Amino acid sequence: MLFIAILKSSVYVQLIKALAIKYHRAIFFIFLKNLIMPLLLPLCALKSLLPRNTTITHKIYMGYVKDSFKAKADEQAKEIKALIEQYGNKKLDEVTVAQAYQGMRGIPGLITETSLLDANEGIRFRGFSIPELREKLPKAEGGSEPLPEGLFYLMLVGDVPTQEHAEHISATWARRSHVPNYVFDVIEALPVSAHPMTQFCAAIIALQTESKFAKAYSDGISKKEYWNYAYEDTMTLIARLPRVAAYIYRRKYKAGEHIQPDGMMDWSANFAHMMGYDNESFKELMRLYLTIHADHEGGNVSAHATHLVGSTLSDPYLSFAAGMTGLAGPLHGLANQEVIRWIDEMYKELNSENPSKEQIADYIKKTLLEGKVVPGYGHAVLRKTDPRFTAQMEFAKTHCPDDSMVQTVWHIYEVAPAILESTGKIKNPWPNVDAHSGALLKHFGLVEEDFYTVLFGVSRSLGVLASLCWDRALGFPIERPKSMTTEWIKKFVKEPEKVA
Ligand code: CMX
Repeated sequence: MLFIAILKSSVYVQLIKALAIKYHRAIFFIFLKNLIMPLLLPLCALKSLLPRNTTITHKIYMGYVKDSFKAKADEQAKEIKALIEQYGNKKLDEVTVAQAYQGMRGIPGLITETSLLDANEGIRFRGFSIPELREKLPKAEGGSEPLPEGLFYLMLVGDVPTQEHAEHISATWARRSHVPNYVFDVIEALPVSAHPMTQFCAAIIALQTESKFAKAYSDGISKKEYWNYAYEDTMTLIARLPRVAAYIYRRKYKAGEHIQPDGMMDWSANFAHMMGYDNESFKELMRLYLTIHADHEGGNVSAHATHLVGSTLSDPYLSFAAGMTGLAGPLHGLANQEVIRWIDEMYKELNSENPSKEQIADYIKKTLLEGKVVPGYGHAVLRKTDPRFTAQMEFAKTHCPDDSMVQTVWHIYEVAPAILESTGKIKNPWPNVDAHSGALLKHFGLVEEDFYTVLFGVSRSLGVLASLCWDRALGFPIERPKSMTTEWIKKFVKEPEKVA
């Protein structure tokens, strides 16, 4: 121990760190931690000869990912402590009566490190926009869309990952992806007619029995170790979600004929494969889809619910299940299913799968007159076209520009904003992420729209669980905002000094 302490504080370590930055951070940091350089260096030399799923190299990289995350979180925790000490009483904003009644819109009261939403620019993940992610994140061999594994690394660690980081996260998730049989039994206990999101949420709760966080808490761990178990649960849960989701898909729509995972594929490709889609373009679509749906800062219902429930120290499985029951609502994640239903109803009513822009405009007006929402349009925060819509539109222009439903989506985009704006009450008349996704999935044969929210949920795990790791690493407390009664508000507006 003494030897380790001396070595870690020595000039020699500084030299190793410099070399680490220049050449191979993962390997040198692990050396510092484990003092096994003589063993690791020959391994490094052999690395390119080893198969992708080699356990030793994974442990090296995954140890590095975990250590890098913890180092970043410790640094951030110090900065937050100083911020609170120095500026703890500084006001961020004032809250109005209307905000309290209208969904707490715009009230700044949450910290989420993984992404930040700008009303006009859209989402940025650790500062990077969606077009930047598509350019900078590692890709699958021969592919041009980002690997969601890379986005997870970016959200968790805060740095743009190398190809090796993304591939090793991929391989680690493949290694952890085994789903215990009783989880499938729980799914099988539900009627096949149950909505896929109901089956998905039940399966996540069933997976919870394997929570390392819950077990460690029950055994009695120090607060300082919460992050460690939250991280372990996060990695295992994300690894298992595609298998569970694909099982639900094949059970419900493909007569229960299941397809075994392929551990050599990346997370998205393997998901596509298990659902029964081995077309390379569809795998690319999955990589893009699972990347762009991953996170949308902290206030949206799925992210906030996961964070809120996690703040009670419910483990990542229970917390994520809360997020998913929120995603299942039609004003949130279910909107992607609703968009396709709305288009199908329009086709039926007009007896055409190629309606003119005038016909589409009339149908939108009719929807509004009936007191219904036009699904896929509007947003609580965004005030411009969602860049996630644009990314999917670009994908469609490359892969399926002549598809009739894709064309309809583009025609809706041309006419809907002006009509929605003319109502004078809809704050954002522009399309959101859900307006395009269904048409792309349909093009490749994934026509069962009830399932689309499950795809959204698998992707959302990346952002909300990376955030949950941060919550535990930063030691965030139980969340407990103040609520009021209307009686209290009435008194407050007349005589604030009497109730405040
Ligand atoms: N069609 C018709 N009316 C709409 C509308 C739309 N697409 N978007 C907003 N409105 C209405 C609201 O229902 C509200 O009406 P009331 O005053 O009668 O209640 C009014 O316009 C003002 O709403 P807003 O402040 O502009 O929007 P909100 O922040 O309240 O709601 C959202 C945001 C997304 C729920 C809403 O735009 C909507 O219902 N859109 C359709 C559903 C959808 O696409 N949801 C997916 C969002 C993305 C996601 O989270 O996954």
